Amino acid sequence: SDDELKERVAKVKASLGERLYMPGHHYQKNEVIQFTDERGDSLQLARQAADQTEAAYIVFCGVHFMAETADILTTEKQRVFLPDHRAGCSMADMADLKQTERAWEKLSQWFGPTVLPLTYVNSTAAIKAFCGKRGGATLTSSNAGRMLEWAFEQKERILFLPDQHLGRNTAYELGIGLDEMAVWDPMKEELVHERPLEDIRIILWKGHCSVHEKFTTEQIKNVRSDERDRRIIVHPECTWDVVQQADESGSTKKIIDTIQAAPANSKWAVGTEMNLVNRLAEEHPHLSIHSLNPAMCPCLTMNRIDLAHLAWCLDHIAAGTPEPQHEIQVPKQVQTEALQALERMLAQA
Ligand code: CIZ
Ligand code: SF4
Repeated sequence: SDDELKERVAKVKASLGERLYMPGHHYQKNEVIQFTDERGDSLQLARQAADQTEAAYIVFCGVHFMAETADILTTEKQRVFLPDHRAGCSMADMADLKQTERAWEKLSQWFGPTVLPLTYVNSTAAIKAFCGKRGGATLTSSNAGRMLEWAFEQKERILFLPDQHLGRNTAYELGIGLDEMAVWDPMKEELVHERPLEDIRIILWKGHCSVHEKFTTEQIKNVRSDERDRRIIVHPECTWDVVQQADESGSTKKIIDTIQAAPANSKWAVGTEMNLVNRLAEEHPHLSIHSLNPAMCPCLTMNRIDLAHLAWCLDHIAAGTPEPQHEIQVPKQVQTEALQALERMLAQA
């Protein structure tokens, strides 16, 4: 039963004390979030993981790439666990290393040494290493603008992995025209562009988030026609059209900060993951908050971390027999190169 599971989790937390650290992403379910030591977006969680020098066990309540980042940023002695190894991220899986190497070869033929690779942190450690090795960096939705500016100080062009929407929305905000952006399709191995190659400033990898891509301009139209005074705020992983038509857009942190500062009784339609939207509504009863998508949209892989998996993972750690399938260990060479990409970001923003 739930009560029994809760007791098991609480017991392990009490017995391991400071030796256990449990970060939780904002998209996690309440049943998990209630036990986490800290909540955050991926940037905050990455930073906090790096500060956890005392914890021997880091049990990451989030998805695979976040646990990999925690492993990269913590010391060798600290062990990182993900309570369900199937908690991946469909966006991160849209860019694998082989595909990226093939794309890079083509881009190098066309553009020579003028391209710098950048990757959203929502990517595998191998992709972060790919970027780190070539002078590039990681970025998050909170610092994407700053990181693009930084990248353009180094090179004329950017290869932006793996989310085309975050790349397009951020570049557009910096004044880059849609026709100066090309899209690399890793399936067809083809570059889609309007203007001649020499005019291309950013090459967007054709990946997306299956949660945020489900917000549509149709939903925006419906909100506008029902309630003119409901403000619409969306995450920049949404498509360009949706971001353009919304009242505001921004990272997970910006969405939370905006809601926290919102005037009493104001109304909001929020275009981001469902667990976070529901929690914002619960925590701000003086506001009217609902999802922009009436059909709701959980991140299925985030939701794989549930109370039962958490209890199972923690029980094994407390017994001194952690499940190998839960442990996240990024290979040494990949760690070193991925760390370069992460450190370039952490130094900037
Ligand atoms: O979509 C995600 O996984 C996001 C927004 C992560 C984060 O916290 O930046
Ligand atoms: Fe990946 Fe989207 Fe889920 Fe974030 S919300 S973990 S980008 S699938």
